[in-house]
This record gives sequence, C-alpha cells and structure tokens, in this order.
Amino acid sequence: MNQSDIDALRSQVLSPRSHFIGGRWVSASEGGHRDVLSPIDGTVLTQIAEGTPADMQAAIAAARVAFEDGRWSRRSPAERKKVLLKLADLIERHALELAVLGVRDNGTEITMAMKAEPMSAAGTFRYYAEAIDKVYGQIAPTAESVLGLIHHAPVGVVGAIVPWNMPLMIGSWKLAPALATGNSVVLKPAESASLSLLKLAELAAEAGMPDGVLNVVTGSGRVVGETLALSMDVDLLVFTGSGATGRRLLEYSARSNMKRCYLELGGKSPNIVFNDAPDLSEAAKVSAGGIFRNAGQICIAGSRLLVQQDIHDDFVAELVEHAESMRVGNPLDLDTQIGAVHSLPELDSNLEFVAKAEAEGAERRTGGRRILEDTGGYYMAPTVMTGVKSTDNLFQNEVFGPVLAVTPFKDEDEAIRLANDSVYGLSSGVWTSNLGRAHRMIAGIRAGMVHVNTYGGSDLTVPLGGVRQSGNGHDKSLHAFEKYLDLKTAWIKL
Ligand code: TXE
Repeated sequence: MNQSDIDALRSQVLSPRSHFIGGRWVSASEGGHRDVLSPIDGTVLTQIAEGTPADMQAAIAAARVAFEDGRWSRRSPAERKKVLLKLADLIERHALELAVLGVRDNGTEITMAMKAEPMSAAGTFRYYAEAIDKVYGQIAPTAESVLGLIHHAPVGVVGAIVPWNMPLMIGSWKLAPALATGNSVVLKPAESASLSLLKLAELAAEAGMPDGVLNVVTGSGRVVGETLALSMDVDLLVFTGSGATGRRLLEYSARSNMKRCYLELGGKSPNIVFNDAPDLSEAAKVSAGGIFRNAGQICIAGSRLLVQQDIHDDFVAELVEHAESMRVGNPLDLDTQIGAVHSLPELDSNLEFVAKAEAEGAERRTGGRRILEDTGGYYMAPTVMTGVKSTDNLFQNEVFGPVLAVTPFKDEDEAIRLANDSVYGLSSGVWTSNLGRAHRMIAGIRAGMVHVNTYGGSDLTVPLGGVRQSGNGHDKSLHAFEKYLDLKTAWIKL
C-alpha cells in the first residue's frame, strides 16, 4: 500500500447505490435516498437508497425462495467452498478500493482499515470456506437395533444487522459462517457506513453466489432493521451494535416468531496493570493503542485503565506522553495513527462524557477537545482522565471514543472487584509477570476475553463474544458455526 495509490482513490466520485436484492440492484421502492457524510471533512460523500419495509420484505422473500429451492443450501459443502474461496480472492484483489471506500464513510485510519477490513474479511471467508467440508455429523451410541443420526442443518434465512465501525470485518464474521453453512442472508448495514458492504455483495455475485442468497438492504435501523427483526420469515438474527438496539431486537423476536438472536454489544473493558508487569513501558504503549486507535471506536477497547497505586503516577505520565505523541488526522494519510470520530453527534457525546467526568471530580490529564476543526471533519485529541471513581458516569458507561478512564487500585482483590463493577463483560487485560496471579485474574474477571501482557490483536482462531450486557454467542473460530446450524436428529429402527 502506498500513498499515491490511496490518493488516486481518495476523491473518486461515488454514484448512489441501490439495494442488492435477488441478485439485482434495485432502487428504494419509494425512490428515497439518504446522504452519507464523510467524517474526514464533513461533506456529503454520496447517497444510499433509503429502504422501506416493502424493500426489506422483498429481500426476505428472495432469501426464502433461494433457501427453499436449495440453489445454495443443498449444494455440497465442497461446491460452496469454491464460491467462497473465489470471493476471498476477489476481496483481496479489491482490497485497497474496499479499504478506502470504508475509510471515506467511517473514518478509520487506513493502516488499520486495510488490515482489519478487507484483509481480515478475505481471511474470514477463506477460513470458513476451508472449514465447511470438514464438519461431520455424528452417530449416537444407541443399542444395535436402532441408528441415531445427528445432522447439522442450516437454520434458514439469517438477518444480519451490523454497525458502522469495522463493517467489513464484523459483517464478514457473520456472513462467512452463515453462507458456508448453507443459509441465505439479508444484511442490513449501518446507515452511515454501507458502502464497503454493498461492494462486497457485488463481489459475491461475481464469485458465483446464486441470486437471492446474499441480499443487502440499506436505510434506517428503525425502518428496515425493524422490519427484518420483526419478520415471521427470518429464522435467526445476528447483530453487533448498541445495547439499546440489542434489547429491541430481543423484544421484536418475542413479538414475532421467537427467532434466535445473537448479540455482540458494547463494553467498558478493564485493562489492569500490576506493579510486577514484565515491561511497564511496553504496557503503557500498548494500552494507549488499545484505547486510542480508531479513535476508541472499537467494541473491545480497553477504556478503563486500572493501575496499581504505587506505579500509578509514573505509568500515567508515560501513557499521557504516548497519547500526546499519536498523530491524529486525515485517516487516508498513511502516517495517521488516529483517524476521525465517526459523526458529529458521536463527537459531541464524547466531549459531553469529558465534561461530566470533570464535574464528577476527575482530572483531565490530556485531550478532551475537538481538534482540526478547520478541515470540517470530526477529530478529537486522545483523552486521559484520572481519579475516576467506580460510581462515576465515565467508569460505568461506554463512550465509544478516544477517552480513557484511569482508576488506581491497591491489590488483586480490589482489581477484580473494580474490573467486575460493570454491567458489561466483553474484553479485559492483565499485565503481570506472576503466572499464578495471571490465572487468578483470568478466572476472576467476568469477561468474554482476557488478554495477558498485551491488549487486543487476537486472530480468527479465537472466539470473540461477551457476557452480561455485552451480549451472547461468539463470532470467529469454528464455534461460530454453532450459531448458523441446527442440530437435526434421526432415529432409525433397523
Ligand atoms: O448503534 P446502533 P450506533 C455502541 C457504541 C456506540 C453506540 C451507538 O456505544 O456509541 O453503540 O452506535 C441498526 N431495529 N456500539 O448508533 O444504533 C442500525 O441501523 C433494527 C458498540 O451505530 O445499535 C445499525 O445497522 N436495527 C458496537 C445497527 O443497528 C436497528 C458497535 C447498529 O446501530 C434498530 C457499534 C432497530 N430499532 C456501536 N436501530 C460494538 N460492539 O462494536 C438501529 N438499528
């Protein structure tokens, strides 16, 4: 990747896209469009189709027909694998275009976007394509006179609703295992970041995905998202996004056909630094990256830093130095380390969190303000707040921005108590050279994931999911197949 290739794509004119339904590009049934703003400079980037309930119903119907006639669901796993491998190759071939497209509507710095979006999406499709013809059924240990078979059957029509942060990566975590297992999918991207997923649908068709198997409907969550989630003809919902929407999806499911819902929601992940960490300077550097990269807009961001009392001041000083040295700027510049905040309302909300924290007695050690306003874009200086108490708003609530809450602790017991003083349980980190302590922390922290002597950066082989109000079910790894397959048994008298 070099700067001149990126620059060639940075102001490419984008024409408004339509929905992708039944293998065709179709306009919104009422002809509506919605502007897509670029967080890079606040200008209108393009328009997307403003979906209606009728559009969503058409997509669900197309997915249902495709599923029932078996054009994909009854193909052999080896045949599905071929198409998905081709899709992975196409994603890789279009990687820069996909990355730039995504950065233009969501603001992630290009170096991270390239790795985390197209390259990870290609890897995800390849992983599940390679895995699907290695999933076996079982024979139950019955008496000799009967045969008990345990099959894995695709669930049917899957509704996938994804957010604006890392849409291609998160979307692929859901699409790849759902499609590999033979389901049909209706995808609803976030209204502000649909572009790279529309391109993915185009590439899927080029790879040979039959019509109606992957459908994409754009528009408002409250309109098309709600229609999808309330449908009597959708068998499974998979979602990443806010807790408020997750709660609604459970309600919609209860009000309709009790479809299964797998939710990946927010977090307020504790990153715990003990005085016996193997390398405190490394811990400070990685912890800064763990909250500030992508302007803090990562579900597993280590947003609560718990530091042992006796190293607190020195550690915070080093971390503040890192925060101040990180380059915030145009996410399409290769040397930018922190890109844009996704939208103006998000930026305002981040600043409000800082103001509230100060009112509650926390100290702003650096940041806490909008910067580069003359660009028209939405940028915020990485922010470190110290003296945050466990009862404070900033300790308890997810900012989803570049704002770190720092709280000191005395000993292991207090660290675990503070770590678990949250409604969330997505990710966490522990820095220590004491192996026993590391294991006690892994056992004691209530979270889906515990990092030890690092933060972030796990690969596709490790499941990602939360506990408590961070959600249920896991993306990534072979475990993801479990969400998209029903167990179906046969009892055969011999
Ligand atoms: O999420 P929403 P938003 C958190 C984070 C962030 C906050 C809001 O705290 O600040 O959520 O982000 C669709 N029926 N995370 O507003 O609204 C919507 O169109 C059906 C954490 O983007 O939940 C979009 O496609 N669908 C997180 C998707 O839901 C509905 C990632 C997510 O939007 C709907 C993102 C409805 N009634 C945000 N309302 C993470 N874990 O990474 C909205 N949607």
